[in-house]
Amino acid sequence: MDQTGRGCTELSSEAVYDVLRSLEDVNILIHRSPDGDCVGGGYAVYYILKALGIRSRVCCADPIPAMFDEITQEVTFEDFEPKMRISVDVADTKLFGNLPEDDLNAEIVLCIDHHISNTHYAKQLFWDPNSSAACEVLFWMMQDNAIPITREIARCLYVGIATDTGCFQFSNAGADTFAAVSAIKRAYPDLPYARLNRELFILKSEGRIRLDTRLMQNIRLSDDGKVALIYLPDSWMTELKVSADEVDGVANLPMQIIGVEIGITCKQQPDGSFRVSMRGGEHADVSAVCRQFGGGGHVKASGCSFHTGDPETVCRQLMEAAEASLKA
Ligand SMILES: [Mn+2]
Repeated sequence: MDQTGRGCTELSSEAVYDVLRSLEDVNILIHRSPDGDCVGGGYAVYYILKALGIRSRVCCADPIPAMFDEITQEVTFEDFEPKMRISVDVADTKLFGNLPEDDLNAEIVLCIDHHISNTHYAKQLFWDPNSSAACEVLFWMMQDNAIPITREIARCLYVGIATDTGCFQFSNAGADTFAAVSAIKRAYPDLPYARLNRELFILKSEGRIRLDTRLMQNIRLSDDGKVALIYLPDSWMTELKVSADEVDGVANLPMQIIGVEIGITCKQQPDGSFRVSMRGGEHADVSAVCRQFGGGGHVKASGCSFHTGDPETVCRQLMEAAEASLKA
């Protein structure tokens, strides 16, 4: 399959290890607004390459949130001129964001991913669109190639899989997902799983709690109660002293209401544009809805952006498209 016209080879588990072994001085690119999966996956690849004697560093357009300190704090990247680029958990080059220290026009040798919407932008792609997380893809690749999963790597993979499955709640958590986590827990029973889960999924700043309350007070519901939308003006972020990385997961709020099939979160950006996240229940395909607006993602979790328009129009368009998709 070649969606970009640049030619993209899909690799087997064995072939990807050959590619990893052949790399040299690598920038590992992950997506903007980094989450546990791209951070965990990026660092897991760093450790895999390190064991092979290959220099690499993880590059992200946005700062990596403190909640991932457990993964990042022990690592200091070496200084080197990158010769090659790979990406982890990045479906589309647009999601790199602004990476000023990297030449994004240079070829990406390899992409490791699990998004069905992957645009095949890299020279070679190693993926499994049925996998819950890039970290799950990495786990099975390591198993297939008998690459030792060290304690550091196990911690990275656990964080990635736990994050992308919403702590094992979402439908993407399959039998292979639980098998991977079971193997990780059996090998490293003393990793702080409960503490990690609390830090990743429960703890929020005071500002974030106040923001959630305000968002819920202003939630919009369709007449049939199946579509819920929250709109987050950028001014609320400053007012409540909430940083951009703290609002990850806010997209799950509308889905907490019984009967809601599609939950939409529309967030105004500092430049006036809008970033939209959609979550779908059992009967929804939000990836199809987001595609109408030039976005995409997974069937149950997708996103899109609006660069023009006023909040009212954007929110109305989103509500209408989501309602129509449930009637189709
Ligand atoms: Mn992911």
